Amino acid sequence: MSDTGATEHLQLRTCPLCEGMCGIEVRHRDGEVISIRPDRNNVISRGHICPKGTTLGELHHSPDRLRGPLIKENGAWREVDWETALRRCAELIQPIREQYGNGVIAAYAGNMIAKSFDLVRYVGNFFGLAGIRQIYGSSTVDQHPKNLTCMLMYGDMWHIAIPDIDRTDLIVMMGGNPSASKGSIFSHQDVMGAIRSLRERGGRAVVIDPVETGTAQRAGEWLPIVPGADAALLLAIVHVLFEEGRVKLGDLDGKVNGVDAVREASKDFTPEAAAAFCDIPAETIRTLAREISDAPSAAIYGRIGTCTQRFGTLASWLTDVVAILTGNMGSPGGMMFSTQVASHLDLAPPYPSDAPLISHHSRVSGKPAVLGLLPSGTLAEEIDTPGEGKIRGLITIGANPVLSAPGADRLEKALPQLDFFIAFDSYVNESTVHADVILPSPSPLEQAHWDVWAWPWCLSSGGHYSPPLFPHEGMEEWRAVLTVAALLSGQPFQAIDTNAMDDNYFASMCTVLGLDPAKILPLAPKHGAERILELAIRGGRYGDRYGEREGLTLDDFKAHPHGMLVGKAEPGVPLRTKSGKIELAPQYVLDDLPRLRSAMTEKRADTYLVSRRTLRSMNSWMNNVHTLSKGPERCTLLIHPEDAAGLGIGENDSVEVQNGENMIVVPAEITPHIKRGIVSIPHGWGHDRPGSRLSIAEKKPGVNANRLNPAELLDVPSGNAVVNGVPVTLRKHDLPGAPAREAALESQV
Ligand SMILES: Nc1nc2c(c(=O)[nH]1)N[C@H]1C(S)=C(S)[C@@H](COP(=O)(O)OP(=O)(O)OC[C@H]3O[C@@H](n4cnc5c(=O)[nH]c(N)nc54)[C@H](O)[C@@H]3O)O[C@H]1N2
Ligand SMILES: Nc1nc2c(c(=O)[nH]1)N[C@H]1C(S)=C(S)[C@@H](COP(=O)(O)OP(=O)(O)OC[C@H]3O[C@@H](n4cnc5c(=O)[nH]c(N)nc54)[C@H](O)[C@@H]3O)O[C@H]1N2
Ligand code: SF4
Ligand SMILES: [Mo]
Repeated sequence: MSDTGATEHLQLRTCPLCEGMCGIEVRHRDGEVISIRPDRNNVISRGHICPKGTTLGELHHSPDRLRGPLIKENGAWREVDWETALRRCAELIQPIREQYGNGVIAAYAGNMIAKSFDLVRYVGNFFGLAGIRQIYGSSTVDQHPKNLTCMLMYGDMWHIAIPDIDRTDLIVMMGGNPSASKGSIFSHQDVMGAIRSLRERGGRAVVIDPVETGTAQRAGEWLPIVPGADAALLLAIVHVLFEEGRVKLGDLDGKVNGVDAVREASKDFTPEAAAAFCDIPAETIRTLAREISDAPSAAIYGRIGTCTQRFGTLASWLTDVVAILTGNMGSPGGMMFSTQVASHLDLAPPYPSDAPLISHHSRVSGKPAVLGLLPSGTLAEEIDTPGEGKIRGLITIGANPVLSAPGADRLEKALPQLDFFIAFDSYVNESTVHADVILPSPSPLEQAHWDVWAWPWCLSSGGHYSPPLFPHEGMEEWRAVLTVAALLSGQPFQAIDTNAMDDNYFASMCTVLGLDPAKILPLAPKHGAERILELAIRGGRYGDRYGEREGLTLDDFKAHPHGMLVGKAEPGVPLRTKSGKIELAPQYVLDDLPRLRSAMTEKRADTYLVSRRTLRSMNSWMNNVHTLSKGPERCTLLIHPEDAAGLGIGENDSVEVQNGENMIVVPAEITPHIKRGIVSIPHGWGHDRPGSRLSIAEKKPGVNANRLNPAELLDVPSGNAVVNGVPVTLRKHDLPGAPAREAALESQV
């Protein structure tokens, strides 16, 4: 008992912020978080944690976090109750719908839809019901090329292979930096520890990246590459595999279509042809090809640096091609696929495998909507270009595109031109400041949690259920989401019955699992996300199918607050292709090769800008946490000492980084851990926009690198943004008052 008389409580839960799935112990008293520490007995994370996980209490208690909805009236915010806020949404949506139809309404889904207990389960349903086609999202500034190639190769955009790092002999990591990000589309308790163990057992890790990241330093082998050149490097590796008779499909023999087409496609991509473009010697490329081929097992992992670049689709395809051709796909120590306890992605696929690859094209620049998503960078031009079909209404869901999407300046100018903007978000930030209504989520500690977005990429199968810690006073988020969906579909406000909508949705998911909704609905009467989780568990591969057989239920997980592991990934490649085989050479992907060939003859720019993450940030929105914002400036320009010297840039100087009309001023951080001719700025900064309510972030605003990344620069086949490898020019900034770095340095790589 404390001196206030209140009892201290302890709750075990999972940090929801990234794919690390860290178990935490939250001590709290009287509605106040006292401390957050790692849960050493958590079966998944076994005591691992990062600085962000300890700050969930700070997030929860932050005065900037919205507790109730806001509506804007005559330019001023007013706090209102949920009914008033949703009625306001109805008033905004209805006239636009009636006059122009739904074609002028867009939605933008951000990263946080994957982390929220309700949003992750209901956003797909929202899109299905709302009847809007102008769908944007952070996926097209992220993994969309991988989704595309997995759809084409395996018949499912979410069948993404994971490196079996604990058993491999050689891991090649391209464009991912788990030392900062913790690992992405790759959930592992401790990737850095796994690299150490790999080296201790005589294996090797090679990091291919323009920056000698913390991961590269841990790996001990860094292969610096020119950004955007990964596809050429990988094609040259493929070339060597064929040339030297090293192709061996192993267990996949007879299960792969298109091997000859890949041989043909790689013919002219000799190591000598790729060397200059990648700035990697031909002999090094040959050696790497041989090492991958000779290793008893090898894992080829490509992440965001291989996606958000000019040849994201080709690079994403080729990492898998190399794994397949060397017998490392679906095999232990290579790249493997998870088997999940509760596969929400199978229950409600965000984009069905049998839907057309390209559903339509954008109005202004004719860009394809690939797997249902238009390129994020095209949103601004769709809003600010007059004409029939111009976007007039926008819904954002857990997204901050003014900081996270390329072409940021134009988007920021376009948002105030909307007739309405409704944001599901918990802050007034750089994007939502332009909204008419903000509908806030419960804080992470007011929500239940289960890592829908991490288990699909974890080679251990299991689960961890976290109940809500604090009560949430507002409307359940799934109800708000379904209400707005119903309004968009044309239902009058008073006729909306979210319980009935939820039952329909639930029934459709029962059917997907071959369960009879008439039998299950009476067993699961409580509406909302938790019964969907229960359905996913009980109807899944380890579940009891509601009593049809022995198996797991949600209660089993509730009884195991440290989590439960129940199985492991199995060898093999799960396929949903029409042929029932892996499609190694999709024509849609091969059609992009001429673009690569022609880029290989272009003159290289003097300087390219790449992105990075820092351990203490989470995209754009955790910079508002005091504990994380402490210490030296993190929004810096990494630059090689010789490049800096050539420009007369010294420590404590700031640099003007320019692309076309756009220029930002960033403090320099001179480091030998970056390739010459490359500079790196973290994304998610630029918290200096008028009107936003981020009282901590605005004290150290940093700059928005996406002001330099042009919206029109795309990985053409997928429409994914290019935020790595953008040519820039540099100049020392001489004006007084420039942001200078604090002297105390902390490694930023
Ligand atoms: N230059 C450059 N740009 C990039 C990247 C890069 O590497 N370089 N990376 C890209 C990637 S991978 C991603 S995923 C995107 C991220 O892009 P976004 O998803 O647009 O940006 P976030 O900063 O993740 O924004 C999350 C938003 O969700 C809100 N939020 C937080 N918690 C909740 C919640 O529980 N519910 C709701 N409704 N909202 C919540 C936050 O306030 C914030 O507005 O950025 C992309 N942009
Ligand atoms: N601390 C923290 N963790 C996060 C996030 C965060 O913001 N902060 N964001 C989360 C999200 S949404 C995501 S998607 C993941 C992303 O997780 P990661 O994919 O690990 O992302 P980054 O740490 O940005 O590492 C990308 C690397 O790609 C390199 N790179 C850039 N261009 C190229 C190129 O052309 N080729 C190659 N080979 N490399 C290149 C960059 O130098 C950088 O080192 O992280 C997640 N985890
Ligand atoms: S942010 Fe990721 S790595 Fe950090 S504590 Fe949370 S889950 Fe773990
Ligand atoms: Mo992301």
